[in-house]
Amino acid sequence: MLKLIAYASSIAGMEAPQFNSDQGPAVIQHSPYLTDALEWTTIVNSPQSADLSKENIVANINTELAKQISAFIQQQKKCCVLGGDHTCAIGTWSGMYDALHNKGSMGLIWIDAHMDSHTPATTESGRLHGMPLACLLGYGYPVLTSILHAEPKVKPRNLCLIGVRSFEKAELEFLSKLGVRIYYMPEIKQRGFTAVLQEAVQHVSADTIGYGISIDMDSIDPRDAPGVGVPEAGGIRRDAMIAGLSEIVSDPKCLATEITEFDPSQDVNHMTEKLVIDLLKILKNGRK
Ligand SMILES: [Mn+2]
Repeated sequence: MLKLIAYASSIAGMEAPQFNSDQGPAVIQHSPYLTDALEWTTIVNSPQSADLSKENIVANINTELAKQISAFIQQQKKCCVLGGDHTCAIGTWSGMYDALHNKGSMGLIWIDAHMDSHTPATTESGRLHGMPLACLLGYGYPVLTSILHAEPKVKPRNLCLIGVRSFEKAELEFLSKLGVRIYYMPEIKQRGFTAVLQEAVQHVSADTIGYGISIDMDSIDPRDAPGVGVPEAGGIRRDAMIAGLSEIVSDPKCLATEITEFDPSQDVNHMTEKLVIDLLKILKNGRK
């Protein structure tokens, strides 16, 4: 049974009122299109306190999330985090690190239109959901880079980005310096998403004892997934995403997954809602 954790963070909405990804998990949980029985175990709500900085609020939620994920992985339960904005990645993968770090390194496949690799020094918007990957690599607000452990959670060589097509120069320089493998859209269009994803699996498996997959819904083409906060044209098509994930999801080294940034307020005809549910079905049932 797939364990699901709904991460309803209002941080993106606090940062900019047009973002409503915190409402995504509840829309999926109560969706009439959700016919599969899914085991929702925890809702991690954003604590509202005017005294806390936003990075401290995010650190608190993600510490709770990280503990949940670590427990599931240690119990060898397949789990998926449903965001919320992409800040949940800080908790999800800090939790996986906690579960695995005594045995070996972890890998991470980051499927996203963006790099999410800003630091407080390089961000123009100040938005935390543009920073989670840098945090996991050990760069950013100390409260966010030290969740459960002070060390960086993923090594650059055990990380791949797929679907990138919108980023700032500082993010590119940051990831290039670290030598992170990035699959941009032209390479995906040329080789096909499944081939790229399979290669990424090899890459993140080579020197690790398990890996995770973080899916930002904005990696998918807005024609197929309009319900996101920051859409970018020219993404991975819906059918390609479904086919590619179906191929790899039963890999026993894939220990956890994450689906983020579904924003119901931007959705058109429930397209994105239905697609999230289809992806959850694949994660639950594996290859058809
Ligand atoms: Mn993202």
